[in-house]
Amino acid sequence: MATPMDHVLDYAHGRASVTAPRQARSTGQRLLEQPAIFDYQDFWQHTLPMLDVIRARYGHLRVDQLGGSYGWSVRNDERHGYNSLAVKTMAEYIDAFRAGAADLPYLRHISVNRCMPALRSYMRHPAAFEPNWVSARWLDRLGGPEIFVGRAGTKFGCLHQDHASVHIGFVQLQGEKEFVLFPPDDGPHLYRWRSRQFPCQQRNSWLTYDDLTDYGRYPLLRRTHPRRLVLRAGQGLLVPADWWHTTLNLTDCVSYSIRIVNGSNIGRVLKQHIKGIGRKIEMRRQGRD
Ligand SMILES: O=C(O)CCC(=O)C(=O)O
Repeated sequence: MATPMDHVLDYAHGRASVTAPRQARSTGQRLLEQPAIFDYQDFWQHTLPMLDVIRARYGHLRVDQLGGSYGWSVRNDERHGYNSLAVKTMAEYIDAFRAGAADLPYLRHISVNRCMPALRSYMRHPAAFEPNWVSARWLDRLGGPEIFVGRAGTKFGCLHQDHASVHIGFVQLQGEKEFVLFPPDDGPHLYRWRSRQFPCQQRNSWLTYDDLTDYGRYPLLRRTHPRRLVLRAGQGLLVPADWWHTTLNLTDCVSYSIRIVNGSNIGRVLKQHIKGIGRKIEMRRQGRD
């Protein structure tokens, strides 16, 4: 069972402060109101590190063709980065990552189900990620287990909420990753825009990690309640549905994430999908689809 974060660094509005430890909460349901960080070292069940297994089994895959749940792992604007480093395959990426290649782009959203399904049998989810009604391969569109590999200093990109009110489970396998999180109610102050992807919600923000303290350019940020936490190797993190988030890899990082649907959020997930039909029709009517 996850235990709530024992400290949260609020760097809101330039005034860093550490909030008091939260009292342990008794039910899983209540745990899902706040991000929860916990120790977890049993995720990877192979004797070799995950990157070694990926290199041996999937080293031939081209990094520019790796699919992810939300788009391509290698975004078009990063292609030049790989080309200049002569990185074409997963094996070349891993070698460059381990050699500490400068400017190696963050390899995000590698879909376990679509690209590296054999890894699944070595992954053991923590109890905090259960029950999960969307972890089956055929529900990949919702659950989408993924791997992320990034050099120190690489950043995820735009602040966002994951689709349709799913919870998110993260496991850190190597390194230290900083998360910046905003509670769901901060949404109206986060410079959102509506996605054309079904269910067409306002779950993306224009803001990237570097914008989050730029109050001159983004004055509405003064009304928000950001939290910062660092996830370390051997820890898991449960981010409840609808929390806004983005990341920075503080050191070289390897991590895993999966989206979670169960009795605590199924109502919200279905509601978002039903509402999405209306939003899609409206966007089509306005010629924005
Ligand atoms: O692992 C990361 O860097 C961020 C991943 C993320 O934000 C997501 O999968 O929604």
